[in-house]
Amino acid sequence: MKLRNVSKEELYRCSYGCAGCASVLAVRLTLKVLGRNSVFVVPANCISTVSCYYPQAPFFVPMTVMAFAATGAALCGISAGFKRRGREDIHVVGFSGDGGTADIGIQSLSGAIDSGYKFIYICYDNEAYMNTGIQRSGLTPYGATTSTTPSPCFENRPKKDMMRIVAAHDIPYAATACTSYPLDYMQKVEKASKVNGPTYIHVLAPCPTGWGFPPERTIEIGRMAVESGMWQLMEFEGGEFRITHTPRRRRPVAEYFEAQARFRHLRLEEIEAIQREIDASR
Ligand SMILES: Cc1ncc(C[n+]2csc(CCOP(=O)(O)OP(=O)(O)O)c2C)c(N)n1
Ligand code: SF4
Repeated sequence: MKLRNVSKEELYRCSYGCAGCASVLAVRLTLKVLGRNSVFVVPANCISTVSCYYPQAPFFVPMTVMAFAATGAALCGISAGFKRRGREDIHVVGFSGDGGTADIGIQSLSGAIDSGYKFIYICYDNEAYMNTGIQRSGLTPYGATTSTTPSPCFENRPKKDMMRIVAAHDIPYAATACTSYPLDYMQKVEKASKVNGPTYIHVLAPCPTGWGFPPERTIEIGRMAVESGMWQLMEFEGGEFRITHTPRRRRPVAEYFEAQARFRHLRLEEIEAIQREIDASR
């Protein structure tokens, strides 16, 4: 699939995001595809925080900062309003972190998908509640340390499978992506924008501050996540899952772990157990 209408214009710029922040990159890439005809709903998270320092306004499209739990509800209300006015050409976009999606906003997301209204819900997944000090979320991967799961009591549960959760709603379109594969991500955003109903995109967004790697390695770390099998790029459409990218060579998960402070405490036998699990499931 070719990308049409990718804008050279930057519709999100000069935010206060940390150097190397892939979540900020995800907003930029989204707006390059959707353009000015978009309205954003952003609950409490890093993106709302780094975008709302008066008098700066990095969003060059309308955005509203929503209550943490209410992204889905707000998307339905805005989408219903545009529908009533015959403005279904406007993209209504939710941009929520992993905590806001998989934990506190999950009932609102569920109801919104059920409503059938047209919107794109984007979960940018930096794998913890970063904005408030790196607390674990339902999407923190097994083995990672956070401020609430410090070593040696690291996160001992697997990530919630959000794709299977949204697929169970019989959603018309859902996809996973990673900011280190920008074309793949933008193609999925474009595809979602053409669906006349609810859509969900789950984009892995490496966070140098919370994961513990230098900012210049953001793209490399995202690639390592996919190449090691820790993250998969896929779509759910017409009731079927489809892998959209298969790495040419599978990297050992140990390389991905070694590159980040949050996994440094893992012992060899723990890494080997995770590797066996990935090998069995991919
Ligand atoms: C009801 C409610 N509880 C807690 C908070 C405090 N809070 C603001 S942002 C945030 C973390 C958001 O985490 P996530 O959704 O993963 O996004 P990230 O910060 O990682 O970008 C929390 C706990 C809040 N604003 N509202
Ligand atoms: S803490 Fe992480 S997600 Fe938040 S602004 Fe910094 S790099 Fe981005």
